[in-house]
Amino acid sequence: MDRTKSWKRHILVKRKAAVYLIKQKRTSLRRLYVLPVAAAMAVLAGCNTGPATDAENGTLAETDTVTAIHADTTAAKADTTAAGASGSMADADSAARQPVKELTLHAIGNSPEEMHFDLDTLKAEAGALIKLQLTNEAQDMPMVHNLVITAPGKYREVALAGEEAGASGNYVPASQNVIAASPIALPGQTIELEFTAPARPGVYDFVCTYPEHWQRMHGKFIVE
Ligand SMILES: [Cu+2]
Repeated sequence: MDRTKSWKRHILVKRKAAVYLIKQKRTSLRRLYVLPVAAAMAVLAGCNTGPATDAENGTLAETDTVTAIHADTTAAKADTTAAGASGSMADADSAARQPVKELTLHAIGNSPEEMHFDLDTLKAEAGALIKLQLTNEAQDMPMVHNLVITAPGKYREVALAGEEAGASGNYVPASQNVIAASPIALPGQTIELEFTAPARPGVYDFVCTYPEHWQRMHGKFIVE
C-alpha cells in the first residue's frame, strides 16, 4: 500500500511537476514568443519609426527644400510682384500722365471701286494711348478691312508684305515698319485697336493691308 501511496504521490508530484513544467513551458513559451514578438514589434515599431523618421526627415528635408524653394519663389514672386507693383505704379503714373486719344475710322463702300476710309488724316499727341475704333460699313463679304499703322512712307511696302503674310497672318507682316495692327473687321463689324503713339513726332501712315486695298485705303497718321 505504501508503495502504491508513494507511487501515487510520485505521480502527483510528477503531475504537479508536469503541470509546473507545462506552466513553465508556457511561461517560457510566452517569454519565447511574447517577448520576442514584443521585441520584434518594438523593433518593427522601431523600424517603422526608424524609416518613418527617415522618411519624415526626408520628407521634412524635401518639404524644407520645397518650402524653401517655394519661399524663394514666393520671395522672388514677391519681388516680382513688388517690382510689378512698382512697375504697375509706374505704369499707373505714366498712365495718369499719358494722354488718351480716342479715334474713329469708317471703311466705306461696298465694292473695290468704292472702298475707302472716311478720313485721310488721323492726329494724335506723341506717346498718347490711342483707342481707335474701325467700323466696316460694307455689307458684302469680300469687303473686309483692317488698319495698320506704319513707319513714315512705308504703307505700300507693309501692305505688299501683308499680302505675302496671307489670311493666316491676318495680312500683317512681321516687320519693324508695323507700329500697330488691328484684326480684320468683317462687313458690319466694329473692331478696336489700342496702341501707344510713337514718341517721335512725324507723319506716319495708316493702311488696310487686305490684298489690293492699299491703293485706295490709306492715309496719314500725324504724331505731334
Ligand atoms: Cu480694306
